Amino acid sequence: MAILEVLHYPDPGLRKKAVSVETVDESCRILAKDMLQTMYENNGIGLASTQVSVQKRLVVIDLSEDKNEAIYLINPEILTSEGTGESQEGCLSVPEYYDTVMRAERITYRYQDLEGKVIESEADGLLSVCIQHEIDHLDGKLFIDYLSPMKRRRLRKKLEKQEKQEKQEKQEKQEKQEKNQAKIL
Ligand code: K1U
Ligand code: ZN
Repeated sequence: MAILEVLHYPDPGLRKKAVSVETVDESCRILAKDMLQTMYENNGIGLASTQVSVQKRLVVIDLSEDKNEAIYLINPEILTSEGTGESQEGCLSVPEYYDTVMRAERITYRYQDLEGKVIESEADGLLSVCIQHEIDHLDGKLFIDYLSPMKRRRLRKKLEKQEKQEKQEKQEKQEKQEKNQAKIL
C-alpha cells in the first residue's frame, strides 16, 4: 500500500472537480486502500480523491478510535438534507486550522461500495458532516469557502507567512549542510 501526497491549500488542484467512476474495478480498490492508509497516516477521519490529485469520485471515512471501521464511498451523492447546525471542522488540506461552519444536520445519501453495489443510507452527527465535507472536496470546494472574506484573508496571510518561514528554514538547513560538506572535503 502507498502513502499519497496530500495537497495543501491554496494548491489549484484542490479546485478541480472529480468525475464519476464508471466501473468499480481493481484499480479503484487499490486507490481506495492507498487513500485509507494516507488518511490514517495523517490522523484524519476522512479523505477525498481530489486531495491526493485524483479526479475520480471516491471518498474514504473512518470515525472509529481503533481505525477499523473504514467506509468507502464511490460516486457519493446527497439525496435529501434536513435541518442546519454548526459543525467544528478541520481539513487535512488546511493544516492546523479549525473553524465553525453551518451544515445540514441529517442527510440521506447514495453511493457505490467497493464491489460496485448501489447503497442508500442516512447519517447525522459527525458522519453527516464528514460526508458533506468530502463531497464538497469532490466538487472543488473547501470548508474555508464558507467563512467570511475577512477570516479567509487572515487565514491566507497566516498560511503564506507559514510557507515563507518553512522555505527559509529549509534553505538555512541546506546551506548548513553544504558548509559542513565543504569542511569535510
Ligand atoms: O477531508 C479532510 O480534509 C479530512 C478531515 C475530515 C473532517 C474533519 C472534521 C469535520 C469534517 C470533516 C479531517 O479528518 S481533519 C482532522 C480532524 O478534524 C480530526 C481528526 C481526528 C479526529 C477528529 C477530527
Ligand atoms: Zn478536507
